[in-house]
Amino acid sequence: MNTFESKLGEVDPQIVEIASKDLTRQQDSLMLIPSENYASRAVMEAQSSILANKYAEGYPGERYYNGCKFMDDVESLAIERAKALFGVEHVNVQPHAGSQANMAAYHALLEPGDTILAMSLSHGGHLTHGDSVNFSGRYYNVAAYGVDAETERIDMQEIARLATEYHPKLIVVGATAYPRHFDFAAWRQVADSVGAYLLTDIAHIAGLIAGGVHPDPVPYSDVITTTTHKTLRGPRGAMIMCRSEYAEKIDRAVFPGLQGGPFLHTIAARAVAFKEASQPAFKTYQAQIVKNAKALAARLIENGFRLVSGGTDNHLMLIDLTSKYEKLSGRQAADHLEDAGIIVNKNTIPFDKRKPRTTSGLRIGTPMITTRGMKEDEMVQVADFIAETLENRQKASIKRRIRKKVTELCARFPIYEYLK
Ligand code: DSN
Repeated sequence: MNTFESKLGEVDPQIVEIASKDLTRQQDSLMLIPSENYASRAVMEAQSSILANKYAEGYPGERYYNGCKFMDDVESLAIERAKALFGVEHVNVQPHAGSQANMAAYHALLEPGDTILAMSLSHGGHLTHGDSVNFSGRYYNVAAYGVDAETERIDMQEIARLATEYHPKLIVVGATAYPRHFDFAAWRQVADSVGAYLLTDIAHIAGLIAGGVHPDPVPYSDVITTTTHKTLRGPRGAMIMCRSEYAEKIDRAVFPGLQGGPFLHTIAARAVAFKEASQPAFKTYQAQIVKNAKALAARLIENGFRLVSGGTDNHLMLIDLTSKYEKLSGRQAADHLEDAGIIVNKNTIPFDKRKPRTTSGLRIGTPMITTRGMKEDEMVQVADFIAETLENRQKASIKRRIRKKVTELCARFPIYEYLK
Protein backbone atom coordinates (compact mmCIF):
# COMPACT_ATOMS: atom_id res chain seq x y z
CA MET A 1 0.00 0.00 0.00
CA ASN A 2 2.77 2.41 0.87
CA THR A 3 5.60 3.08 -1.50
CA PHE A 4 6.33 6.56 -0.18
CA GLU A 5 9.52 5.72 1.67
CA SER A 6 11.45 4.95 -1.49
CA LYS A 7 9.97 7.87 -3.47
CA LEU A 8 10.46 10.35 -0.68
CA GLY A 9 14.22 9.79 -0.78
CA GLU A 10 14.27 10.80 -4.44
CA VAL A 11 11.89 13.74 -4.17
CA ASP A 12 12.83 15.27 -0.85
CA PRO A 13 16.03 13.95 0.70
CA GLN A 14 16.02 16.79 3.23
CA ILE A 15 12.82 15.52 4.84
CA VAL A 16 14.16 11.96 4.80
CA GLU A 17 17.32 13.13 6.50
CA ILE A 18 15.42 14.94 9.26
CA ALA A 19 13.09 11.98 9.82
CA SER A 20 16.03 9.57 9.86
CA LYS A 21 17.75 11.66 12.51
CA ASP A 22 14.61 11.58 14.61
CA LEU A 23 14.34 7.82 14.12
CA THR A 24 17.83 7.53 15.64
CA ARG A 25 16.85 9.90 18.45
CA GLN A 26 13.71 7.90 19.19
CA GLN A 27 15.69 4.64 19.17
CA ASP A 28 18.58 5.91 21.31
CA SER A 29 16.57 7.84 23.91
CA LEU A 30 14.47 6.82 26.87
CA MET A 31 11.21 8.45 25.81
CA LEU A 32 9.25 9.03 29.00
CA ILE A 33 6.61 11.57 27.97
CA PRO A 34 3.38 9.86 29.07
CA SER A 35 1.25 11.21 26.23
CA GLU A 36 3.46 9.78 23.48
CA ASN A 37 3.87 6.30 22.04
CA TYR A 38 5.40 4.38 19.13
CA ALA A 39 2.58 3.65 16.69
CA SER A 40 2.98 0.34 14.87
CA ARG A 41 4.26 0.20 11.31
CA ALA A 42 0.81 -0.99 10.21
CA VAL A 43 -0.76 2.12 11.74
CA MET A 44 1.80 4.35 10.03
CA GLU A 45 1.33 2.58 6.71
CA ALA A 46 -2.42 3.19 6.79
CA GLN A 47 -1.74 6.82 7.65
CA SER A 48 0.38 7.39 4.59
CA SER A 49 -2.03 5.60 2.24
CA ILE A 50 -3.92 6.93 -0.81
CA LEU A 51 -6.97 7.38 1.42
CA ALA A 52 -5.48 10.82 2.11
CA ASN A 53 -6.51 11.91 -1.37
CA LYS A 54 -10.28 11.94 -0.90
CA TYR A 55 -12.73 14.52 0.38
CA ALA A 56 -15.69 12.92 2.15
CA GLU A 57 -17.56 15.59 4.10
CA GLY A 58 -20.48 14.02 5.88
CA TYR A 59 -20.84 10.53 7.33
CA PRO A 60 -21.02 7.00 5.86
CA GLY A 61 -24.00 6.83 3.48
CA GLU A 62 -24.54 10.63 3.55
CA ARG A 63 -21.59 12.34 1.91
CA TYR A 64 -21.44 15.69 0.17
CA TYR A 65 -19.01 14.29 -2.43
CA ASN A 66 -19.27 11.48 -4.93
CA GLY A 67 -16.82 8.60 -5.07
CA CYS A 68 -16.98 7.88 -1.34
CA LYS A 69 -17.89 4.18 -1.32
CA PHE A 70 -14.53 3.08 0.04
CA MET A 71 -14.38 6.02 2.43
CA ASP A 72 -17.69 4.77 3.85
CA ASP A 73 -16.17 1.31 4.23
CA VAL A 74 -13.13 2.65 6.08
CA GLU A 75 -15.07 4.93 8.41
CA SER A 76 -17.72 2.29 9.17
CA LEU A 77 -15.01 -0.23 10.03
CA ALA A 78 -13.32 2.24 12.39
CA ILE A 79 -16.66 3.02 14.06
CA GLU A 80 -17.64 -0.64 14.51
CA ARG A 81 -14.22 -1.56 15.90
CA ALA A 82 -14.25 1.35 18.37
CA LYS A 83 -17.78 0.47 19.50
CA ALA A 84 -16.74 -3.12 20.15
CA LEU A 85 -13.48 -2.17 21.84
CA PHE A 86 -15.04 0.20 24.37
CA GLY A 87 -18.57 -1.20 24.48
CA VAL A 88 -20.21 2.11 23.58
CA GLU A 89 -23.42 2.90 21.72
CA HIS A 90 -22.14 5.57 19.34
CA VAL A 91 -18.73 6.72 18.07
CA ASN A 92 -17.63 9.66 15.96
CA VAL A 93 -14.12 8.99 14.64
CA GLN A 94 -13.68 12.29 12.77
CA PRO A 95 -12.19 14.78 15.29
CA HIS A 96 -8.71 15.72 14.13
CA ALA A 97 -7.34 16.07 17.67
CA GLY A 98 -8.34 15.96 21.31
CA SER A 99 -9.01 19.69 21.52
CA GLN A 100 -11.49 19.47 18.63
CA ALA A 101 -13.16 16.48 20.27
CA ASN A 102 -13.67 18.44 23.48
CA MET A 103 -14.79 21.54 21.60
CA ALA A 104 -17.36 19.52 19.64
CA ALA A 105 -18.63 17.86 22.81
CA TYR A 106 -19.09 21.26 24.47
CA HIS A 107 -20.83 22.63 21.37
CA ALA A 108 -23.17 19.64 21.39
CA LEU A 109 -24.16 19.93 25.04
CA LEU A 110 -23.74 23.59 26.02
CA GLU A 111 -24.50 27.17 25.07
CA PRO A 112 -21.84 29.86 25.44
CA GLY A 113 -21.89 31.15 29.00
CA ASP A 114 -22.98 27.85 30.53
CA THR A 115 -21.03 26.64 33.54
CA ILE A 116 -18.60 23.75 33.40
CA LEU A 117 -16.85 22.16 36.37
CA ALA A 118 -13.44 20.87 35.33
CA MET A 119 -9.94 20.24 36.64
CA SER A 120 -7.60 23.22 36.54
CA LEU A 121 -4.56 22.85 34.30
CA SER A 122 -2.22 23.60 37.20
CA HIS A 123 -3.56 20.58 39.11
CA GLY A 124 -3.37 18.21 36.14
CA GLY A 125 -6.29 19.12 33.87
CA HIS A 126 -6.03 20.19 30.23
CA LEU A 127 -6.17 23.52 28.38
CA THR A 128 -9.59 22.56 27.02
CA HIS A 129 -10.91 21.97 30.54
CA GLY A 130 -11.63 25.65 30.97
CA ASP A 131 -8.21 27.26 31.04
CA SER A 132 -8.42 31.05 30.67
CA VAL A 133 -6.16 31.16 27.58
CA ASN A 134 -8.23 28.51 25.77
CA PHE A 135 -11.59 28.71 23.96
CA SER A 136 -13.09 26.72 26.82
CA GLY A 137 -12.21 29.41 29.36
CA ARG A 138 -13.32 32.21 27.06
CA TYR A 139 -16.74 30.88 26.02
CA TYR A 140 -17.87 29.09 29.15
CA ASN A 141 -18.17 30.00 32.78
CA VAL A 142 -15.62 27.82 34.52
CA ALA A 143 -15.64 26.44 38.03
CA ALA A 144 -12.32 24.68 38.55
CA TYR A 145 -11.47 21.85 40.88
CA GLY A 146 -8.06 20.62 41.97
CA VAL A 147 -6.60 18.01 44.27
CA ASP A 148 -6.68 18.04 48.05
CA ALA A 149 -3.66 19.83 49.55
CA GLU A 150 -2.96 17.01 51.97
CA THR A 151 -3.53 13.85 49.91
CA GLU A 152 -2.94 15.38 46.45
CA ARG A 153 -5.89 13.27 45.27
CA ILE A 154 -9.32 14.33 44.07
CA ASP A 155 -11.65 14.65 47.04
CA MET A 156 -15.16 13.66 45.95
CA GLN A 157 -16.77 15.45 48.90
CA GLU A 158 -15.17 18.68 47.72
CA ILE A 159 -16.36 17.97 44.15
CA ALA A 160 -19.91 17.49 45.47
CA ARG A 161 -19.64 20.77 47.37
CA LEU A 162 -18.42 22.65 44.27
CA ALA A 163 -21.19 21.13 42.16
CA THR A 164 -23.80 22.27 44.68
CA GLU A 165 -22.28 25.74 44.80
CA TYR A 166 -21.86 26.30 41.03
CA HIS A 167 -24.59 24.12 39.48
CA PRO A 168 -22.57 23.24 36.36
CA LYS A 169 -24.37 22.10 33.24
CA LEU A 170 -21.39 19.89 32.43
CA ILE A 171 -18.82 18.17 34.64
CA VAL A 172 -15.54 17.18 33.00
CA VAL A 173 -13.56 14.29 34.47
CA GLY A 174 -10.11 13.61 33.11
CA ALA A 175 -6.55 14.84 33.30
CA THR A 176 -3.16 15.00 31.69
CA ALA A 177 -1.14 14.79 34.89
CA TYR A 178 -3.07 12.88 37.53
CA PRO A 179 -1.42 9.62 38.64
CA ARG A 180 -4.47 8.06 40.28
CA HIS A 181 -7.64 6.27 39.18
CA PHE A 182 -10.90 8.09 38.68
CA ASP A 183 -13.92 6.74 40.54
CA PHE A 184 -16.40 7.29 37.70
CA ALA A 185 -19.40 5.97 39.68
CA ALA A 186 -18.84 8.68 42.30
CA TRP A 187 -18.61 11.33 39.57
CA ARG A 188 -21.91 10.13 38.10
CA GLN A 189 -23.55 10.50 41.49
CA VAL A 190 -22.36 14.09 41.77
CA ALA A 191 -23.48 14.88 38.22
CA ASP A 192 -26.93 13.41 38.91
CA SER A 193 -27.24 15.34 42.16
CA VAL A 194 -27.14 18.64 40.21
CA GLY A 195 -28.55 17.46 36.86
CA ALA A 196 -25.25 17.93 35.00
CA TYR A 197 -23.93 16.07 31.99
CA LEU A 198 -20.85 13.96 32.68
CA LEU A 199 -18.08 14.17 30.11
CA THR A 200 -15.04 11.96 30.65
CA ASP A 201 -11.87 12.87 28.80
CA ILE A 202 -9.89 9.64 28.72
CA ALA A 203 -7.16 10.80 26.33
CA HIS A 204 -4.37 9.65 28.63
CA ILE A 205 -5.92 6.45 29.89
CA ALA A 206 -7.88 5.13 26.88
CA GLY A 207 -5.42 2.26 26.37
CA LEU A 208 -5.51 1.35 30.05
CA ILE A 209 -9.32 1.27 29.90
CA ALA A 210 -9.38 -0.83 26.71
CA GLY A 211 -6.83 -3.12 28.33
CA GLY A 212 -8.94 -3.51 31.46
CA VAL A 213 -6.44 -1.99 33.91
CA HIS A 214 -8.35 1.20 34.73
CA PRO A 215 -11.98 1.53 35.92
CA ASP A 216 -14.40 1.80 33.00
CA PRO A 217 -16.14 5.17 32.45
CA VAL A 218 -18.62 3.84 29.87
CA PRO A 219 -21.49 2.91 32.23
CA TYR A 220 -21.34 6.34 33.88
CA SER A 221 -20.57 8.87 31.14
CA ASP A 222 -22.87 10.77 28.82
CA VAL A 223 -20.01 11.58 26.48
CA ILE A 224 -16.41 10.32 26.35
CA THR A 225 -13.64 12.03 24.41
CA THR A 226 -10.20 10.64 23.71
CA THR A 227 -7.17 11.00 21.55
CA THR A 228 -6.00 7.86 19.78
CA HIS A 229 -2.21 8.20 19.96
CA LYS A 230 -1.36 8.00 23.66
CA THR A 231 -1.72 4.75 25.64
CA LEU A 232 -4.09 3.60 22.86
CA ARG A 233 -1.03 3.60 20.54
CA GLY A 234 -2.84 4.60 17.36
CA PRO A 235 -2.25 7.53 14.99
CA ARG A 236 -2.52 11.19 16.00
CA GLY A 237 -6.22 11.92 16.17
CA ALA A 238 -9.27 11.70 18.38
CA MET A 239 -12.80 10.40 18.70
CA ILE A 240 -15.98 10.97 20.67
CA MET A 241 -18.06 8.17 22.17
CA CYS A 242 -21.52 8.70 23.57
CA ARG A 243 -24.90 7.30 24.44
CA SER A 244 -27.24 6.99 21.44
CA GLU A 245 -29.40 9.84 22.70
CA TYR A 246 -26.54 12.31 22.08
CA ALA A 247 -25.37 10.77 18.79
CA GLU A 248 -27.02 13.25 16.46
CA LYS A 249 -25.94 16.29 18.45
CA ILE A 250 -22.35 15.06 18.65
CA ASP A 251 -22.18 14.25 14.94
CA ARG A 252 -23.61 17.62 13.95
CA ALA A 253 -21.20 19.40 16.31
CA VAL A 254 -18.20 17.73 14.62
CA PHE A 255 -19.51 18.15 11.06
CA PRO A 256 -20.68 20.67 9.95
CA GLY A 257 -20.28 22.42 13.31
CA LEU A 258 -16.55 22.37 13.61
CA GLN A 259 -14.73 20.51 10.85
CA GLY A 260 -14.98 20.01 7.11
CA GLY A 261 -13.59 16.92 5.42
CA PRO A 262 -12.51 14.06 7.68
CA PHE A 263 -8.96 12.69 7.32
CA LEU A 264 -9.81 9.22 6.04
CA HIS A 265 -6.17 8.11 6.06
CA THR A 266 -5.91 8.72 9.81
CA ILE A 267 -9.36 7.20 10.31
CA ALA A 268 -8.05 4.08 8.53
CA ALA A 269 -5.05 4.13 10.85
CA ARG A 270 -7.42 4.44 13.83
CA ALA A 271 -9.26 1.35 12.56
CA VAL A 272 -5.94 -0.52 12.45
CA ALA A 273 -5.11 0.61 15.99
CA PHE A 274 -8.53 -0.51 17.29
CA LYS A 275 -7.93 -3.92 15.73
CA GLU A 276 -4.52 -4.11 17.40
CA ALA A 277 -6.05 -3.00 20.71
CA SER A 278 -8.58 -5.83 20.58
CA GLN A 279 -5.84 -8.50 20.57
CA PRO A 280 -4.86 -10.30 23.81
CA ALA A 281 -1.29 -8.92 23.54
CA PHE A 282 -2.68 -5.40 24.03
CA LYS A 283 -4.06 -6.32 27.45
CA THR A 284 -0.66 -7.70 28.45
CA TYR A 285 0.95 -4.50 27.19
CA GLN A 286 -1.38 -2.26 29.22
CA ALA A 287 -0.87 -4.32 32.37
CA GLN A 288 2.89 -4.02 31.89
CA ILE A 289 2.64 -0.22 31.48
CA VAL A 290 1.13 -0.05 34.98
CA LYS A 291 3.58 -2.57 36.49
CA ASN A 292 6.45 -0.58 35.01
CA ALA A 293 5.08 2.71 36.31
CA LYS A 294 4.80 1.27 39.81
CA ALA A 295 8.34 -0.15 39.65
CA LEU A 296 9.74 3.13 38.34
CA ALA A 297 7.89 5.12 41.01
CA ALA A 298 9.11 2.83 43.80
CA ARG A 299 12.73 3.15 42.69
CA LEU A 300 12.50 6.95 42.31
CA ILE A 301 11.20 7.09 45.88
CA GLU A 302 14.14 4.89 47.02
CA ASN A 303 16.36 7.45 45.31
CA GLY A 304 14.92 10.17 47.56
CA PHE A 305 12.34 11.79 45.28
CA ARG A 306 8.87 12.70 46.51
CA LEU A 307 6.12 11.80 44.09
CA VAL A 308 2.87 13.73 44.00
CA SER A 309 0.26 11.68 45.91
CA GLY A 310 3.01 9.24 46.89
CA GLY A 311 3.01 7.09 43.74
CA THR A 312 0.89 6.00 40.82
CA ASP A 313 -2.03 3.80 39.80
CA ASN A 314 -1.68 4.40 36.08
CA HIS A 315 0.93 5.11 33.40
CA LEU A 316 2.46 8.29 34.82
CA MET A 317 3.94 9.94 37.87
CA LEU A 318 4.89 13.46 38.90
CA ILE A 319 8.20 14.13 40.64
CA ASP A 320 8.16 17.03 43.08
CA LEU A 321 11.72 18.29 42.61
CA THR A 322 11.52 20.66 45.56
CA SER A 323 11.66 17.66 47.86
CA LYS A 324 15.26 17.06 46.84
CA TYR A 325 16.58 20.16 45.04
CA GLU A 326 15.06 23.43 46.22
CA LYS A 327 16.73 25.45 43.44
CA LEU A 328 16.27 23.06 40.50
CA SER A 329 13.23 23.83 38.32
CA GLY A 330 11.39 21.30 36.19
CA ARG A 331 12.59 23.08 33.09
CA GLN A 332 16.27 22.83 34.09
CA ALA A 333 15.89 19.22 35.23
CA ALA A 334 14.25 18.18 31.93
CA ASP A 335 17.12 19.81 29.99
CA HIS A 336 19.76 18.03 32.10
CA LEU A 337 17.98 14.73 31.56
CA GLU A 338 17.87 15.34 27.81
CA ASP A 339 21.67 15.71 27.89
CA ALA A 340 21.72 12.13 29.16
CA GLY A 341 19.23 10.90 26.53
CA ILE A 342 16.24 10.84 28.89
CA ILE A 343 13.21 12.70 27.52
CA VAL A 344 10.65 13.87 30.08
CA ASN A 345 8.56 16.99 30.34
CA LYS A 346 8.49 19.71 32.93
CA ASN A 347 5.11 19.92 34.62
CA THR A 348 3.49 21.98 37.31
CA ILE A 349 2.78 20.11 40.51
CA PRO A 350 -0.35 20.95 42.53
CA PHE A 351 0.09 24.25 44.41
CA ASP A 352 3.30 24.91 42.45
CA LYS A 353 5.07 28.14 43.38
CA ARG A 354 6.77 28.31 40.00
CA LYS A 355 5.18 29.35 36.70
CA PRO A 356 4.06 26.83 33.98
CA ARG A 357 7.11 27.64 31.84
CA THR A 358 9.45 26.82 34.73
CA THR A 359 7.61 24.44 37.09
CA SER A 360 8.77 22.45 40.10
CA GLY A 361 7.86 19.08 38.67
CA LEU A 362 8.62 16.45 36.07
CA ARG A 363 5.97 14.28 34.43
CA ILE A 364 7.18 10.80 33.61
CA GLY A 365 5.36 7.92 31.92
CA THR A 366 6.00 4.35 30.84
CA PRO A 367 3.91 3.76 27.64
CA MET A 368 6.84 4.10 25.23
CA ILE A 369 9.50 2.18 27.10
CA THR A 370 6.93 -0.56 27.67
CA THR A 371 6.13 -0.69 23.94
CA ARG A 372 9.79 -1.40 23.27
CA GLY A 373 9.69 -4.31 25.71
CA MET A 374 11.26 -2.99 28.90
CA LYS A 375 10.08 -4.50 32.18
CA GLU A 376 10.50 -3.95 35.93
CA ASP A 377 14.28 -4.68 35.96
CA GLU A 378 14.88 -1.97 33.39
CA MET A 379 12.72 0.47 35.41
CA VAL A 380 15.25 0.24 38.24
CA GLN A 381 17.98 1.24 35.79
CA VAL A 382 15.88 4.07 34.34
CA ALA A 383 15.14 5.50 37.80
CA ASP A 384 18.81 5.28 38.72
CA PHE A 385 19.82 7.06 35.50
CA ILE A 386 17.39 9.88 36.35
CA ALA A 387 18.68 10.18 39.90
CA GLU A 388 22.35 10.04 38.92
CA THR A 389 21.89 12.63 36.15
CA LEU A 390 20.13 15.12 38.39
CA GLU A 391 22.62 14.59 41.21
CA ASN A 392 25.52 15.24 38.81
CA ARG A 393 23.77 17.79 36.62
CA GLN A 394 26.75 20.18 36.54
CA LYS A 395 29.21 17.45 35.58
CA ALA A 396 29.27 17.07 31.80
CA SER A 397 31.52 14.00 31.86
CA ILE A 398 29.14 12.07 34.13
CA LYS A 399 26.17 13.06 31.98
CA ARG A 400 28.09 11.79 28.92
CA ARG A 401 28.77 8.49 30.69
CA ILE A 402 25.08 8.09 31.53
CA ARG A 403 24.19 9.00 27.93
CA LYS A 404 26.32 6.07 26.76
CA LYS A 405 24.63 3.69 29.20
CA VAL A 406 21.20 4.92 28.05
CA THR A 407 22.12 4.23 24.42
CA GLU A 408 23.35 0.74 25.38
CA LEU A 409 20.12 -0.02 27.24
CA CYS A 410 18.04 1.28 24.33
CA ALA A 411 20.02 -0.87 21.86
CA ARG A 412 18.72 -3.97 23.66
CA PHE A 413 15.12 -2.84 22.99
CA PRO A 414 14.72 -1.77 19.33
CA ILE A 415 11.67 0.42 18.76
CA TYR A 416 10.84 -1.27 15.44
CA GLU A 417 11.73 -4.78 14.37
CA TYR A 418 13.76 -3.63 11.36
CA LEU A 419 16.14 -1.91 13.75
CA LYS A 420 17.08 -5.27 15.29
N1 DSN B 1 -0.61 17.58 25.28
C1 DSN B 1 -1.10 16.36 25.87
C2 DSN B 1 -0.23 15.87 26.95
O1 DSN B 1 0.97 15.91 26.79
O2 DSN B 1 -0.72 15.42 27.98
C3 DSN B 1 -2.48 16.49 26.28
O3 DSN B 1 -3.26 16.84 25.19
